[in-house]
Amino acid sequence: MSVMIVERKVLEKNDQIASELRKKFQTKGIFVINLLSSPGSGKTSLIERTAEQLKDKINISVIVGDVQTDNDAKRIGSLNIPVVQIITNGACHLDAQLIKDAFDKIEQEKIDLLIIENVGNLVCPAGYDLGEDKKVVLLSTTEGDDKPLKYPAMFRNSSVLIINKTDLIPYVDASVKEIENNATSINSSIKIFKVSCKTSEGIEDWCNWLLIQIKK
Ligand SMILES: Nc1nc2c(ncn2[C@@H]2O[C@H](COP(=O)(O)OP(=O)(O)OP(=O)(O)O)[C@@H](O)[C@H]2O)c(=O)[nH]1
Ligand SMILES: [Mg+2]
Repeated sequence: MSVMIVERKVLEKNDQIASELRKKFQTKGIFVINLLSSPGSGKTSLIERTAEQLKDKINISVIVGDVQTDNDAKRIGSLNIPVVQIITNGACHLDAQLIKDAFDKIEQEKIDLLIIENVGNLVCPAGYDLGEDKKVVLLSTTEGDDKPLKYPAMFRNSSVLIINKTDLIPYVDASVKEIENNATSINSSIKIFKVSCKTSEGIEDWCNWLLIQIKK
């Protein structure tokens, strides 16, 4: 059996579990986002700012994936929202089976919004459906404006791009306009938000968009 056939079977199996998960989330009325970015772009920070804004309005739960440590689950858990940490022990992405197992561990009667923080990586997680409603890719201004062109699958497969660390724009050479142009050249319908998780600028617009999606 060739390597390509084995790889296709792995993805087929993942897609089958993801499709069962999607049905389950829909039946339970849970809006699910799969948050993707390279390490350190600010995924956990965005979850913290989002939870601070919305946790009194809706029920939020989080599944967070990391190669090692439960640091992020501790950060999110300190906001008193249910969180399950997945430690992949080296794997560079989450898969649908891991989400299925983690979701069973969330002790929450009613969830409106489930945020999955994927492993920090701009390549591997792009091909793995986790049963989410929307893939949301985060890119910080410090990473360079050419990243959508260099990692196109991530930007092609995502419905939303969040440009983070806008507070650092005066100190970096990257142009936000260029990030936007490059992202829309890969995916013309990608919705773009510009935020700073440090100053909270732009977080309200992002949260308002989330609330609209949840009500749909
Ligand atoms: N100046 C500035 N720093 C930020 C901002 N957002 C996050 N950071 C900092 O960037 C670093 C990484 O943020 P995290 O939220 O841990 O990033 P992450 O994407 O969750 O990282 P991994 O889970 O390791 O992939 C931390 O030191 C944050 O305080 C921002 O908008 N502005
Ligand atoms: Mg994190």
